[in-house]
Amino acid sequence: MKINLIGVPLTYGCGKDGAQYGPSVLRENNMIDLIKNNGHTLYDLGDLVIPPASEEDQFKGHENIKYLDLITEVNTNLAHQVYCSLEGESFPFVIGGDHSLGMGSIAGISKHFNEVAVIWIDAHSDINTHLTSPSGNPHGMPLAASMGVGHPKFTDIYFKGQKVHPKNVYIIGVRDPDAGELALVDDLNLSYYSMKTVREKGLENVLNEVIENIKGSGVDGVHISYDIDVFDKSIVPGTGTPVADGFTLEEGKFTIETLLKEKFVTSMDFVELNPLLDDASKTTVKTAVEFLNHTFKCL
Ligand code: 6HN
Ligand code: MN
Ligand code: MN
Ligand code: MN
Repeated sequence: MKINLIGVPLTYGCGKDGAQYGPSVLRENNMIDLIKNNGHTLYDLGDLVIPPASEEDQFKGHENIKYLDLITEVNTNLAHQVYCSLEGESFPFVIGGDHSLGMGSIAGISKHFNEVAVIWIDAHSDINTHLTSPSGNPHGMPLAASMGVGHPKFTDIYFKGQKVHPKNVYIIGVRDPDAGELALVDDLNLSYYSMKTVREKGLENVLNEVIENIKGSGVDGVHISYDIDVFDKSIVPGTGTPVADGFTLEEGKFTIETLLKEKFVTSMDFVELNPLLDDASKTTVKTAVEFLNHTFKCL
């Protein structure tokens, strides 16, 4: 398959230093060969330019959204790269960088397709807004913004208004939601599979339910946004917000394999690797490389 690799060395959205090194560390660890060796034609679009910003200015745009204007600008650029990749019949594969980049990816796919589904695989649901966020970190807000909920600068990235209808959103793996997020899950009646639900129902059953619903929904584009922190914190110490009781490596691989087998996935993000927080034996990089190798094998 034709794959456009897009690096987004962004960390202003997560309130911690280090996520900006995700793309370069993945490249240093043979990401390119990994894609090519699995038989794909790769177009490496390089990394987006992230403008420098000073910490004193972080609340200049809004008192509870860090770097509002910068994040908006970067995501607008990302959206255009993703859109152009799809127009060129290539699969956009976006590597972060913090998860605020989800807004740009989803805006780009939404402009190309008639109707899209989003599968959000994450220890967090990332559906905060400036009104509910306990941290002011934009990486906790992208999925809400993509559904049209949140600050207008975020909801109107690339083009005005909602990018994905809430009925087409599937959230899997959450075990650290905020109160405001749970309220939105109820309000919008979201397909929300917490890790507790995954354990009770079984991962395979959850995935099959998601797949059946997507197939019956008439969407023409399906995006996976994969946050590395869905893995158990023991195998991903190098991420900004690690959480216990997550996926094993095998469960992560099984999830991606099961979804990709359907051949309906049209774009993907892989985010939140923070090499500065990794341990001495680079456990997180190893998890990421194994997972990505399997992903490109299945694509
Ligand atoms: N992520 N819910 C927390 C917040 O600050 O809004 C954590 C968000 C984490 C976001 O991991 O992409
Ligand atoms: Mn996330
Ligand atoms: Mn459209
Ligand atoms: Mn997360």
